[in-house]
Amino acid sequence: MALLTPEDLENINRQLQEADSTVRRVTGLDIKGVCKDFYGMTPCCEKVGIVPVTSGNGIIGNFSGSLHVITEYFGFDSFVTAMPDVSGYYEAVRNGARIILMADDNTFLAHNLKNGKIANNQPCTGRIYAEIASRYLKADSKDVLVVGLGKVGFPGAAHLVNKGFRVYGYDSDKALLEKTVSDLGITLFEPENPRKFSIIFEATPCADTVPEFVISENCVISTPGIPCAISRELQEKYGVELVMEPLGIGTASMLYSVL
Ligand code: NAD
Ligand code: 2YH
Repeated sequence: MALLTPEDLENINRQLQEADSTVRRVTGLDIKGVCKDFYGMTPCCEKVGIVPVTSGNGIIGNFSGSLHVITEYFGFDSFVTAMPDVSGYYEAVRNGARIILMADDNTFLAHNLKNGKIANNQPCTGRIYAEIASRYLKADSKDVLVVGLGKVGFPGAAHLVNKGFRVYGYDSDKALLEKTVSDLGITLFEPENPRKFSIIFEATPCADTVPEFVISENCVISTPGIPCAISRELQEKYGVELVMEPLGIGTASMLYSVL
């Protein structure tokens, strides 16, 4: 399980603003607009309590602070509890939180205490990055390459299938790839038969996972994966629209999904 680092989260506000401009160029809507359209909901006055969690590898510097910045960026009233863990949860509820955000090393959840809805970061992140990719205004076809079919990539790929896209899947784990191809009814992408795509969705914990031979001029690569799926050099060479941000887009998706 890849953990975020404080360095990933530096200048989260700037990272979010940059991602928002890219999402606007790619889809014609900002992140809020995509979430509102996708989930059919708008935040009203939900107060969000962010609870730091010390278990496992412990508190990640900048994590709760970044969630505070992110929730406010998307128009939610939020606060970080002074206490962590169970005491923090108690504090959040006592201070009027209606949505709780908290993460340990394995699970990052949003729980709406009013309506009982609960969301997990990985599928919410997969779906929103896939949704952004699917809305690419300059796409030349409904063919999408998905690289990485794990906890984030699988739900993203499933979402694209449900939206009627022709999904080509690739994962370095051959057994998982074959099972996913069969479960989702997608096409196995074989690097031996290279072709180019104008829409690519990537969700792996590795760098440089999108090879040059699949990148078409001005394609979109929508990728929650950390580190980045392509080099700066390839991004510039092909004028790639890169949608990539370490925490905010996925968190927005979680929050909208529990409204
Ligand atoms: P996971 O381990 O469940 O899945 C990753 C998949 O990528 C695996 O199936 C693995 O076999 C595959 N893979 C690894 N190297 C590959 C390569 N070179 N080519 C093709 N496939 C490869 O992980 P996950 O939970 O799905 O997370 C994926 C990434 O997304 C991680 O980097 C995680 O930190 C990141 N993430 C980001 C956000 C965000 O908001 N930006 C949110 C959640 C997760
Ligand atoms: O980064 C993580 C894990 N990768 C789970 C998220 C799933 N994408 N967890 C964050 C841990 C935060 C820590 N416990 C804190 O500061 O509260």
